[in-house]
Amino acid sequence: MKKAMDADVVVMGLGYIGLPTAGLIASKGIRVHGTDVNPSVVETINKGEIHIVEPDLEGLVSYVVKNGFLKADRKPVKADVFLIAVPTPLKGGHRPDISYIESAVTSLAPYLKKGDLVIIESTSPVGTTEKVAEDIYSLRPELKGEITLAYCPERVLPGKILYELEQNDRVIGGLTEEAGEKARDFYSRFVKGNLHVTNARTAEMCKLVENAYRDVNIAFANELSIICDHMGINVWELINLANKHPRVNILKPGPGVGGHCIAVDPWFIVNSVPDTARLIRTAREVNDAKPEYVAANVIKKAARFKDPTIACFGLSYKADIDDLRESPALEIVERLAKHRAGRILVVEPHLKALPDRLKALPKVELSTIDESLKEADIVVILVDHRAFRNIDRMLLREKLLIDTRGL
Ligand code: SAJ
Repeated sequence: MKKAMDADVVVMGLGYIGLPTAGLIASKGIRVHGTDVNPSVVETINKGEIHIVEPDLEGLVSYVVKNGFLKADRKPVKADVFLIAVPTPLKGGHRPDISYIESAVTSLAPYLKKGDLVIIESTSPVGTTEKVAEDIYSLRPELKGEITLAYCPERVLPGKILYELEQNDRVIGGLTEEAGEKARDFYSRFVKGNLHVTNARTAEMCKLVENAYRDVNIAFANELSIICDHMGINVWELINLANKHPRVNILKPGPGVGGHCIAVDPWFIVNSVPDTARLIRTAREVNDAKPEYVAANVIKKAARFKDPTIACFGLSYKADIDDLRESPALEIVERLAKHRAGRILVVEPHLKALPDRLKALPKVELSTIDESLKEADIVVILVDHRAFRNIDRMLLREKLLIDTRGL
């Protein structure tokens, strides 16, 4: 029998994926116990507040916490389903670091019982679900064959997480057929998109391939943008025209590829098969080299001025969010400051202060759209935030404009 302090579902890791997932599940009247190693995250959520920026999330979390369907804690409780949504970053040598998954497994193992389902949502190298099963059975040998495990990657886009969590199709990889079916039943309680069941290795690879596909396409666009610079062709017009072909769909070039997914996940494939994943590795290298190319271009143009003021528009890794992880814009500003290219005015409407990485550098200030447009000699567009889209073109007339986003 279930005790009052038990839950239906334990969600481990209450970050960008775990918290919205916990909130959505709880909103269906399912009792969710969320865990996080960070005590301030736990405290914030238990107050019905959130520690990340994501549209509509605060309202949802506050509602389910108030109604008693979501509770946060540092430790798990007994439940029927354990869902792991912890980070899997890169460590040295572009190798995946699955230590957070390993710690989550150690912490949940004592609470497992016969019949439970363990699901991994964290982006993981192929073979991780099998390894998690082995880790659990080495801690709880009596549960071998008595619990089920599945891999079900999240696929949501930051900024649209709550909509996509519910509406996107999901790929579910069972370690056994029974596990796949059990996980499908679980997701059908809160996902409206189609649920596609396969084995765990295919589901693990599917997640990596989705992001690698996008990375390769963006690398193609970024390489084109450099080729076009050399050839005196407007890359935006070129791509727009090429995409009129019914079977061509080139993505947009930019200052580089940021975020914690597309800039990271393709390396998981490269790391597994380093000699074979040649295109995927090259795409990563092309995209990683783009910020340096942009910075060098700005530095070259700035050298034409005496004491130039350079306005850098945007710091986040993409439009309309505050997330700075792996942000190419941040890398570019840092490179300009270290090179002492001029006085740098950073315009980032989503930040109240400069990040520590920039604070320590000389002649970098956080500024506003109006002030920077008044003072800048050079305007560099690094992020296509909505707030920048209505800038009066007349105000840019006298400036040297470098627009990496085709705004
Ligand atoms: N970017 C370009 N050109 C484009 C599109 C994107 O330069 O045409 C850049 C963005 O500016 C940004 C980076 O790529 O710096 C990544 O942004 P994104 O919007 O492509 O993707 P993420 O990282 O925010 O989210 C991706 C999504 N994956 C795919 O679209 C295949 C999302 O669905 C995944 O859930 C997420 O990764 C994840 O968590 O893996």
